Amino acid sequence: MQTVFAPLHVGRYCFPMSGEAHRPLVMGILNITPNSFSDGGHFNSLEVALSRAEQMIAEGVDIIDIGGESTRPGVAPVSLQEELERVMPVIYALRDCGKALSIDTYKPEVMREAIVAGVDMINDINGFRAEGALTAVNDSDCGLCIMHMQKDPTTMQEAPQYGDVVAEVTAFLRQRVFDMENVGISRERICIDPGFGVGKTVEHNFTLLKNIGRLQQECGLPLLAGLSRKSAIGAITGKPVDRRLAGSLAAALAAVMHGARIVRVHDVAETVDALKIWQAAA
Ligand code: 9MG
Repeated sequence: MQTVFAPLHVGRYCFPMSGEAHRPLVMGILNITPNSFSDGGHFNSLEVALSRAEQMIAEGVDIIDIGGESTRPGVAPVSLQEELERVMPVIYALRDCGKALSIDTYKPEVMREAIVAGVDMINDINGFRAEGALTAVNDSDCGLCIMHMQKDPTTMQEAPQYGDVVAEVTAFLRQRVFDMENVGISRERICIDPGFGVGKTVEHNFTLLKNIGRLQQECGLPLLAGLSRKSAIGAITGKPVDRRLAGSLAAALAAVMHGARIVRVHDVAETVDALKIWQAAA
């Protein structure tokens, strides 16, 4: 029996999270980082990003998550200016593409600019903890994804430790939801994310995966799961990052089976197909 949630309000879109009208949503990852492009820089990057977005739309994506800074463990942060130069042209070019646009950032300045440009959702791996983050999103109608992360991307995988990972991640997310509601942000705009692979061991990740139902129930909000191609998949399958498609599909299905309402993935077409079969068989 799945927990019943109110629809999620994400800018110009409203997604049912329960009942007949609900189906698991697919958030497609659109990374605008130099190593995503063959020339290793800005040249051509807009064209490549738009063509990838077009492909994701044709494949059935629901939300396009645009990110200008890699969150892979150990990758150096990028400057505010560099991040804006990477993501803003893509947001402006895609804002009327007919799909919800999300910006993956923890910088309040990027959130503000992206909101002005018309994004529908802010996906913050830092859980809106940066000074000014809540103020940046407060007056908008954007959907907000609060992710849990222990430490920061440069240090998060240095021996992550928890007493009870599910209880600690739940407590963090509940506190952030409380802080958001305290500044007047409506719950209808919020989804939660345990942050698979960020400050977690393989065991922590699978414990959280199995406890998605509990996390959602205790926070009272729909959950977004991002496991696609992550090292936890590689740890179980023994496969390098470019051969983790099957593992990622299984992880997305497992997340949805445990109740996740949104999955964040690289491989949109394959995930959409897998979810269609899972739904037909449910
Ligand atoms: C940006 N990013 C990288 N991993 C992520 C995850 O698991 N969830 C969300 N919401 N964003 C992520």
